[in-house]
Amino acid sequence: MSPDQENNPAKAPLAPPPGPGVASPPVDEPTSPVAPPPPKPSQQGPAAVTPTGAPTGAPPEAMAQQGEYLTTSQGARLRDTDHSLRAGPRGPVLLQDHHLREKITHFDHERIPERVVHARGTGAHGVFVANGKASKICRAAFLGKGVETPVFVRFSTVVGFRGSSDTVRDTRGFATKFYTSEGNYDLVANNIPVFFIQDGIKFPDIVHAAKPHPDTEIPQAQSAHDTFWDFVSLHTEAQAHVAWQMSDRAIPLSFRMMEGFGIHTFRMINDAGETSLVKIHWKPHQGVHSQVWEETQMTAGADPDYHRRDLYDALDAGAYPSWDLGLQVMPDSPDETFEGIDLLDPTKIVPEELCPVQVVGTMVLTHRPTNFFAETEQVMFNPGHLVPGIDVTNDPLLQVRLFSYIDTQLTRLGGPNFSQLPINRAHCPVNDMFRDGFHQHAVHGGVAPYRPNSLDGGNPAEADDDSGAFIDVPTRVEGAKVRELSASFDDHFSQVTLFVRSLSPVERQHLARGYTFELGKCYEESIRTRQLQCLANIDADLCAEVARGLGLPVPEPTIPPRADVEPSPALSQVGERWPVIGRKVAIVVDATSSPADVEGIRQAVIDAGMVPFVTAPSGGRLGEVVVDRTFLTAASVEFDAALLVTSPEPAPDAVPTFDAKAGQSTTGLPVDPRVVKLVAEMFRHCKAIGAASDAAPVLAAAGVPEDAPGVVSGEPAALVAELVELLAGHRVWERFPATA
Ligand code: HDD
Repeated sequence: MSPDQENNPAKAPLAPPPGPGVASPPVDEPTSPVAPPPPKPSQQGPAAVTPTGAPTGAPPEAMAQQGEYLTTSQGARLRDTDHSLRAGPRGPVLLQDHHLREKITHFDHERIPERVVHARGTGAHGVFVANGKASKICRAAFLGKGVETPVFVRFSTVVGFRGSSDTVRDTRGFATKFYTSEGNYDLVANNIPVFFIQDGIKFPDIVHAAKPHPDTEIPQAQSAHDTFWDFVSLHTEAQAHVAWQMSDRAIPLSFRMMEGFGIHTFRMINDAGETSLVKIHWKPHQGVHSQVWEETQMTAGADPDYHRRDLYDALDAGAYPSWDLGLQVMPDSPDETFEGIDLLDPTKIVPEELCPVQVVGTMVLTHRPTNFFAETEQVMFNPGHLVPGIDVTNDPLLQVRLFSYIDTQLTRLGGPNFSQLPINRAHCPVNDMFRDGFHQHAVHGGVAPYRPNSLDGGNPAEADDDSGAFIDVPTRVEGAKVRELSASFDDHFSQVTLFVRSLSPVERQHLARGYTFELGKCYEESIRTRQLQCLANIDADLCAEVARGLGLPVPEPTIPPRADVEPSPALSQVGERWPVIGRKVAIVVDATSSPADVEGIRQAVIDAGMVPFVTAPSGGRLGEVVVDRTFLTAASVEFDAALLVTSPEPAPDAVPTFDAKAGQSTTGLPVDPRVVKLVAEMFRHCKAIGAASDAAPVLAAAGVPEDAPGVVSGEPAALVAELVELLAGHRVWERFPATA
């Protein structure tokens, strides 16, 4: 009997089974079982209640795994889950093995359909705190001064399958569920403020066009293919979104560094019943930053989970990402326009210079989900999850979304009871009179789930304005029944021109390359030519540059050029200074490095709010400092800046035995080619490089001039301060144009 069995009589082996054959010796547990962690408070929905409000008695955590012993799904303890029940050790498996069949059957059904779009996503929990400034225009309780509301955010790519890479060129979803005291409010947003289409009836068409080709299922998570460009060049309303998608916005550096946009105009209502038309924004405190194109491709290979990992690394490091929630508030005019912009057209923005974004609260993400499937996969969002004070408008895209999001869950989450899943449950009492259906979790009491009734005491009651009922604003509706949009939706180009002209030169260069790369992947010349025609109507210089790259003639515009379009500087990502919280710094060390210096630099990086990654020839420790990455596992694309703490001469306190086996980087031998590659790539991608000691041989080998912009050297403490300065501008833009 093993010591484990002695301590735990429940694990003592049984007597050998009767009949021939020798029983296998009992296998010890690899680890001693402990009680599973309870769900976090934020995961627990309110206890289920009966229609009359009485609790059912089932605590929310009852749904989680409990107890020390392995059991069947019915709770019977099991003595062996490693061997199926067989007619002798060499005989067939018996049909009567109910545990085997239950285990395999459940496994066979573990996968659910992935989302038809936004399949690949990453979630995080957090909290939203309102500053109260929205209360003037909106009566939603969660926007009241100082009110704290738990949130769950799911970031996503749109086109790729669930297992696709994070860093592809694509729009990103930015969906937030606010668990408010008045019910769940979902802000189902994107990181691009305009949408592909104006009427939701075309959504299946744009998605079919963007998804891989039906015959080959190529390409994965890309818009660089014929069907996509076929659609968007024919549906010119898509040109606004396409321009954003070819820009740096579609290759974000991090989820933490993306803006979010509600896109549609919503109607907000205050306590006095007054209404405003509102566009909703998320503004990241971390700045708005992107990768460069070469980095996205390298990252897709080096770390397909890059954005997911980046978010979780930041949360684990305590570098909690945060965003301001901002509103553009416009009068609720009868024609629903502002400064000539149709507020119901989801392909149009309202420039911030015309209507500033006013901050009404801040969201901080604080922790990752406990279980990916239960939370990130099972969460469902719906633009129709609204709270009193926020109502929809007649935007034809929004109106169709109001149908689509519930409908899709019926297949994806297997029935109508998805609101009972822990991640989807409201954090306020729910008494909806919905009954039965697949996967019903609640044990409802009462006999009268209808209204009015006399048998359940007339419960539940209907609310009114005083008791916080949802407000459907009685907007006027009139008109003939037609399949058409208003004429104001016909301008498909002027706002694209506005976007292109608002970009800095380096962003315009990236934009032109984005178009040239993607169109260069199209086989059909007629499609490339048709898209060039669209570009001719947007911006002559951009069109000429893309045409040159494709080797095609520059078409004449078919509409008069718009000289009158005023740029909107707020649309550019370049030029602003940003805090450096959470930026990632590689501290490159080798056997010459002083452990004391390395620890000092590491601490200085942390003190500046950044995340250090000590990167060394091999794993383990340098003195007391733990190595985070080795030269083998580190990739330049992981970092925003590098600090080289290597030198030709060993520091007085260098650890001579450190990495004794990694020949090239041991004292006295040539610089490590992996470090040279790292530095050369970071230089090409216009990242800051600091040399804390005499790193001249590394810089020389990487082809980096010591006096190049953004290459700094000096004492460790001063260096970190210089890096903070450089990173505040994100990249060393003077080093562009570059090949990246
Ligand atoms: Fe959508 C998912 C954002 C238009 C139909 N959408 C989905 C998600 C986001 C958006 C962020 C992922 C939610 C999650 O993480 O679970 N969608 C948008 C935005 C749009 C938009 C910002 C335009 C302003 N969507 C749109 C239209 C339709 C849909 C016009 C249909 C007519 N969207 C869906 C969907 C999805 C979805 C098929 C897939 C999975 C899901 O809903 O739950 O119903």
